[in-house]
Parts: sequence; structure tokens; C-alpha cells
Amino acid sequence: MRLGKKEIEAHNEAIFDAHHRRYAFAKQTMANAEAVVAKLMAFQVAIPSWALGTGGTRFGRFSGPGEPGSLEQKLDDVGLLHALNASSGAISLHIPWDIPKDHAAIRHQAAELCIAFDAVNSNTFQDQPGQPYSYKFGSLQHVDRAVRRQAVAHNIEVIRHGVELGSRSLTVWLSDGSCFPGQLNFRKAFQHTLEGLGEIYAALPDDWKVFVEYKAFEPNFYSMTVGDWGQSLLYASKLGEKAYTLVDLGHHLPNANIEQIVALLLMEGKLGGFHFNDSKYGDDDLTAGSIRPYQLFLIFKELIEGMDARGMDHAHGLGWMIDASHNVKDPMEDLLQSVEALMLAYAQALCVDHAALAAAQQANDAVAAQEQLQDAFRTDLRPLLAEARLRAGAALDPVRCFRDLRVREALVKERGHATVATGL
Ligand SMILES: [Mn+2]
Repeated sequence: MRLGKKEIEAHNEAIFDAHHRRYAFAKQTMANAEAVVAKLMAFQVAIPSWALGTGGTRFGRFSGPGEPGSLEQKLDDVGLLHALNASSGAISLHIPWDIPKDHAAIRHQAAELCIAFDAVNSNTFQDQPGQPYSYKFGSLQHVDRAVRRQAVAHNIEVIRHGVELGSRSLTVWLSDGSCFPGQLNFRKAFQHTLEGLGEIYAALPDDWKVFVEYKAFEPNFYSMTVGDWGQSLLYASKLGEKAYTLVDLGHHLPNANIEQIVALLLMEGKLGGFHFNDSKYGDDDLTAGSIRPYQLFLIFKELIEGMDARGMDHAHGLGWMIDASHNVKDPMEDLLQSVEALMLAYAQALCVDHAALAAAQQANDAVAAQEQLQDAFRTDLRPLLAEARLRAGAALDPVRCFRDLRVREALVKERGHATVATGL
């Protein structure tokens, strides 16, 4: 299914007057409204191929109707999202859940939908059918060299798929670690992992990056071999200039100051990618901005400040991706909400008066500093987001448009009720 520009335009027509009034007011009250709209139009967030199906927990998974049953259908879904919000112009593939059978055909389909290929993701946290060695006790950290070799070979295969598609980065998330004290020799686990990552690094094309993603706990509950940003930075620093740390918002211990982590990683030139989600307890994988929108804004404020300090382009300087799971929502509606929350936090960050904030900091004026931040956070910037979408030919209100145009119903008609997305 494809959405035509005319259908979206007709939908916008009905709510255009109300939007026009709201945007005119925003423009009157904000000096930089037009500049923010231009930046919003350039900013794209990648959709992971696994997020297009209904997610699950270790207790169960309740599939939704009309889920994409193939990589081609997942690409179509990202195309629909991008048609609705003009901000989802990239897909991040997970191998082996989404191995392209015909790279040229997939590349062609993506080009038709204006979708780029973001980072490719490897998987050594599950055993695949026919695989000689098990990852039950880890992959790159494993005590057995043969298991480590298998994990390295898999990552190199993932790079090969990425090269065929035009991807430029590999994300490695390892579930390696231990569940019990004494189970693992920490130093050997680190050294084995570093050695394996080094072999993967050596296979990277010249213009590629590798992102080392960390996670504090789960599936291992005593130690994780890439457990926090310090460990990830250690690997990335030892590997070389093509290796970076990847921050996933859900992969920290409760109450971690993620904005501070981001600021320091950016300062060191070692932040490469970002996975967005939200959580109340741990790696909840909830819709970005649904629980702690102020934290999301503070993170974006550090991202913008840090990127500007290094002269980085906001849209392409880092890999932006959603990494969420949707147990009770329609995955596509959830992704539209996540992208909206990210664009809003980005816009709020663009509205921070950095000079005034710096002056408040210099004067040790905590009150003035808070006023600056909360003024940006509390300004309603939704009309700017809608204006950016309107100018790009997308929907003024993507979720409402998705529902009004009965997109899910059309997908169910096309794919059937009992489809199950691969991988989850
Ligand atoms: Mn992640």
C-alpha cells in the first residue's frame, strides 16, 4: 500500500485553517520560527525493521493484524510513515531477522520510497537454526575461540549486507555477561570481546563506523561485558577512530544522568549513535517522550550544544534511531508518536537561548538557568512541527491522518489478519 500526496493533501485541507492560525501566532512570538522549521525538515529518524511488528515480553506476544511479513512489507510500512511525517526517511535492518534476498530489488524499492539505509544490526544474542555453536554463554566474550570466531564471522556478514544496501555503519549490541558471581573472568571476557571487536573493526570499509552499544543489565543480571558508557568508550577508544559509543536511553540504571553522559561523549568525539525510547523502570522500550519528556528535552539540549561545539550537522552527524517495542499499541501509530516526540524535543532544544544560559551559569544563577531551560520546554512548538510536515508534503496530524485514511484497515485487507512480523 502506498499513500498518495492527494489523499494527504485532502486530509490537511480540513484542518489547515486551524493550523494556519497557530503557526502565525508562533511566528509572531518566536524570532527563529522559520529557522527551526527548516532544521526540522532536514532531521530524519531511522525506523528499525523490528519495530514494525507488535512487540512482546518474555511472557508473551500479542500480534496485531496486518503486520508486515517480509522485509519488502516492512519497507512499505516505513514508506507509509515517511509519507505521513516526512521525518522517517531511513530504515535500520536487523540481521538475520531481515536478510535481503535480492539486494538490488530492496535498494530500488527503498529509493522509490525515499528511504535510506541506516546502521545494520548484528545479532549474537539468539541462536539461529543450523548454527554450529551456541551463544548461551556469550558470543565475543566466550571462553571457546570457535564460538567467538562464529560471532565475528556473523558480524562481517552483516557488514556485507550493509555494503550491498548502501549502509554506512554497524551497530553491535552484545548480550554477553554473566548471571552469577564467579561465572565469568571479567578481564578475560573483556579481552576476548576487544579482540573480536578488533577483527570486526578490521573488516569495516573505510567510510564505515561501528557503534558499540552498552546495556546495564538483561539478559545477564550480574554483569554485562559492555555494561555502561565507560566500558563502551574503553572499547571504542582502543578500537580506533571508526569506533563510537551508542547510547540507548533504556540501557541505563535507574535515574542515570543520561544528558551528562551524552555531553561528555560528544565532547570526546566518541558519540556515534542514539537509540530512542522511554522507560519508567528499566529497558521498558516505551514510546519516546511518553514518560519523561523533560529528560528527552535535556538530552537534546546537550546533543545540540555538543554537536554545535564540534561543528557537526544535526541531521547527519549522528545515527538517530528509534528502538522501542509496542505491546499494546499499533506499531505504526506508536512510531509516529515517537518521531513526533523526538522532533518536539529537538525543536525545544533549538529554542534554548544558549548565550543567556551561559551567562546564568557564569553568574552561578541557578534560578535564571532553570528559567531559560523551562521557557524553551514549555513553549508550544507543535505548530512548527506541523508546518515542517506541511511544507514537505506530509500530514499536518500524522496519527489522525493514519486513522482517517484507514491505513491499518487497508494493510489488513492486503496482508490478512494473522500475519506475524519476522524477528520478534
Ligand atoms: Mn538499542
